[in-house]
Amino acid sequence: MKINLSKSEKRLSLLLISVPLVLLTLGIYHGLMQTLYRSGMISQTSFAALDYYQGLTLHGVINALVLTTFFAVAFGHICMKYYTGIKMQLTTAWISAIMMIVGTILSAAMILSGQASVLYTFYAPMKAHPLFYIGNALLISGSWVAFFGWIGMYRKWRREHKDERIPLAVVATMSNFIMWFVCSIPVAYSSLVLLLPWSMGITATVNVPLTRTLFWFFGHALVYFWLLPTYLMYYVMLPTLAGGKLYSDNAGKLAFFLFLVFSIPVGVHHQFAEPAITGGVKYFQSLLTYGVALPSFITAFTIAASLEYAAWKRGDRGKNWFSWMVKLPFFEKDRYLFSYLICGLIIFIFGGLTGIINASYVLNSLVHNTAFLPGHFHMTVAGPVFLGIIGMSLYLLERLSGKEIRLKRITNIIPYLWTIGMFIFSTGLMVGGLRGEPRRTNMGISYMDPDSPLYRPDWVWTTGTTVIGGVILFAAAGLFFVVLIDLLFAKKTKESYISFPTYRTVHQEKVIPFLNSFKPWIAIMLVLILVAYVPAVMNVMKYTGREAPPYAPQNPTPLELHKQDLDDGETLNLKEDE
Ligand code: HAS
Repeated sequence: MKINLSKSEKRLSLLLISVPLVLLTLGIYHGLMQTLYRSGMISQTSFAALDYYQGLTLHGVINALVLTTFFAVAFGHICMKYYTGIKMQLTTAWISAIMMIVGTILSAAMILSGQASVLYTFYAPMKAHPLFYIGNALLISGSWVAFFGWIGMYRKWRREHKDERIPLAVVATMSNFIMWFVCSIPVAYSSLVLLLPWSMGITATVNVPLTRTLFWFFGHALVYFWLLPTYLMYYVMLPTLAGGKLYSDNAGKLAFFLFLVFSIPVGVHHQFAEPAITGGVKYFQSLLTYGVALPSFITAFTIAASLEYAAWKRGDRGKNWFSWMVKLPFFEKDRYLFSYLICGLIIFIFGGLTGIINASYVLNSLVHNTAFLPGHFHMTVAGPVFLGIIGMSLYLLERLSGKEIRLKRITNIIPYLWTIGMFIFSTGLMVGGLRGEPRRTNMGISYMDPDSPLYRPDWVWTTGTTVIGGVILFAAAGLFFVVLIDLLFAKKTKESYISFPTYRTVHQEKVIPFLNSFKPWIAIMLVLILVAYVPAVMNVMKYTGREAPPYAPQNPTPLELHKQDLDDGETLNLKEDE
């Protein structure tokens, strides 16, 4: 089915897809720089006028917050229109886009001017400029406004299609944004009510474990907010792209509803080392974390069955258990979207398994805050999520612009190159992590500097491996931009329209009422959040010691003390002290 977008709908979609892709150039560049700093190839605190933590903050904020949120909103607008047949709510959609763009500009300006090198988690007591918190809050609340428009579209669709099955793409989009809305309320509170006045000097101190707990209430659901648009592509589009059918629509719905229920009440698994939270709360959320792996296991089996079905249709005779895997359209250049999605799935097998290692209360103490962690999360957010986003962005840009990609072979190769780079890069990080390499550390000025007493020669090959992986990833991303720029200069050859390769199911399935309504799942989600989080918040209120004054990320003394020393004429000469 083809649908046309109005001029304004088209402009909005193009804007939301293009803004983060332009910023992505910065995000990708700072990814490569990370590998160079960490391996000791750069042995200084800054390079090209940006310091290490500034670059790392840009890398995290642009790739993990800006790209993902803009894409989820753009793709959500298009999917809601395509699958409900109801026109976009343009007023809310434009207000949302403007809020998100203004928010992004504010945050990016603060990071680029060196006033917000606090990484994407903005942990207190590191202080950022107030505009950084305001920018983040605008970006997030802007995405809520888009969602408010979809609620109206969904209710209209429901009224007109009372007993019909909700389209799977609508279940995916709405579940994702219900979860996103609920999880981001506490982080909005933390940013605007706790951190903003503290960073403006209105309040003197802040409760650090409380802000961290409110962040992780949001932070783990955030990772599924990144993932679910790609899961939508796996369920709704991949089976048809592979030449087959979806094994079960009900299984897909169950997976999305389970994400709604389990994504939030697991955030404490990021705080297993948090002294203010008791063991019982941590153990309970560790168990719930295994619950959130369930929808991914359902996905693994359902999508594998759908792909096997496609392989049969393409002539596989089932010679052995794995023969179907080679019968898929890996290198068909006109179906390039397939290659982006399948590569993401293959990477995610390892991203998921390492997540389960992290979730173990006991094993976590081995890997927490080591390089193992970025090894894990690059195989998730920089695997399925990133490949889904760039693959679908190309697919949509082609259709929205009425142009055709000319460099199809290169377009098809990019995800394979990315996958090779990702496996090399993550292996370096994970092996290094198991040998004790810390994450978020400029090792070029310490552990990887042969003149330093901290030098660790046993980390040379692991950090060297990440450089090799990083260079391959950078090359793949470079090719993506070559394809994108070439598309920009191509001639318009057809009318613009949207069409998606939408699935049919292998079996005729019954409508199961429980899987055809959001209400029961929202109720279960709220109960589970209360059970998991009331004790966690009570813990941090009870066991937190003194609250903390603000610190600048580059200085180990509180800002006020530091200022006092300077006022007293005691210039802090760090070089001499060293
Ligand atoms: Fe995670 C830390 C646990 C999934 C992202 N995670 C992070 C951080 C990020 C992140 C960014 O329990 C670091 C945050 C920070 O800055 O501190 N994670 C999990 C678990 C899962 C998981 C249990 N994470 C993700 C996803 C992410 C993501 C998804 C981004 C999109 N993670 C943790 C924990 C920590 C953590 C702890 C904190 C650690 C610490 O100490 O700080 C699960 O959801 C994973 C389930 C997935 C699976 C895989 C299913 C496989 C599929 C592919 C099938 C393939 C087919 C193809 C069908 C069970 C679906 C076959 C065809 C062929 C041709 C072969």
